[in-house]
Amino acid sequence: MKVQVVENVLRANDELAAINRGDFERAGVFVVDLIGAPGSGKTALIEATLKAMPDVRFGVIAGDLATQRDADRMAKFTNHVVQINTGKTCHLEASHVRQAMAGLSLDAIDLLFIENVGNLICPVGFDLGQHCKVGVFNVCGGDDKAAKHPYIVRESSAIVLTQVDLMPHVNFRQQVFLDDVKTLNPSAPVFALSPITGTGLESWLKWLETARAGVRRGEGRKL
Ligand SMILES: Nc1nc2c(ncn2[C@@H]2O[C@H](COP(=O)(O)OP(=O)(O)OP(=O)(O)O)[C@@H](O)[C@H]2O)c(=O)[nH]1
Ligand SMILES: [Mg+2]
Repeated sequence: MKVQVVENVLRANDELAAINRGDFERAGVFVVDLIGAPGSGKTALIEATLKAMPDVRFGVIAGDLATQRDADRMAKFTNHVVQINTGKTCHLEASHVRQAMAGLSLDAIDLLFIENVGNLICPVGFDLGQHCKVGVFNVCGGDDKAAKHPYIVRESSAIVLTQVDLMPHVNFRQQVFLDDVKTLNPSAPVFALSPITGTGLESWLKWLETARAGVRRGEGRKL
C-alpha cells in the first residue's frame, strides 16, 4: 500500500512536469535545474552567469526551505526571480515550479535557472519540466562527492566543479573527482570554475549558450 502511494505521488509529479515542459517549450524557454549541496556555490554561479551574459533574458526560480535571500541576491541581475520556500521539504517538485511559473512571464525569458534546494540527494528523483540537470560540486565538499552521489552525476547533462580558487587551501584531488565523473557519466562535460575569480567561467557560458541554441532548434530533449 505504501509503495502504491509513493508511485502515485511520483506519477502526479511527472504529469505536472510534462505540463511545465510543454509550457516552457511553447515559450522557447531553456530550463536548467541546478542541483548541489548547501553552500556549494549555486547562487554564486547563477549570479556570475547572469552578469556575464547581459544579452540573455534570464529568469530564476530559487528553492530554499526558508528566506528569500537567494532571490534578493539574483534580483540584482534580473527582474524575473521567484523564491519558493519549501518548509520542511528537501527538494523542489513540479508543483512548486508550477506555482512559481504563475509569477513569471515566460515570454520575457530566454533561459530559466531553477536553483534547487541545497541537497545532492532528494532533488534528483523529481522531474520539474527542465531541459537538463546540472550537478554542482564544490572543492570544499571533498573529491569523493561524485562517487558518493552517483545518481545526480548520471542524470546531469553537465557537471560544475566550483570554488576552484580555494583548491590550494583544501585537500582536493581533482583527477580523482574527474575520473569518478567519467566512470559514472562519460558524456558529461565538467566545468572547473570559480564565479568569484572568473576562472573557467568562459567554457561554462559557451556550453550554456550552445545548449540553449539546441533547444531553440528543437534538440533540447537530446541533451
Ligand atoms: N572563494 C569562493 N567562494 C565562493 C565561490 N562560490 C561561492 N562561494 C562562497 O560560498 C558561499 C556559498 O555560496 P552560495 O552561492 O550561497 O551557495 P549555494 O549553493 O547557493 O547555497 P544554498 O543556496 O544555501 O544551498 C558564499 O559565501 C559564496 O560567496 C567560489 O567559487 N570561490
Ligand atoms: Mg543558493
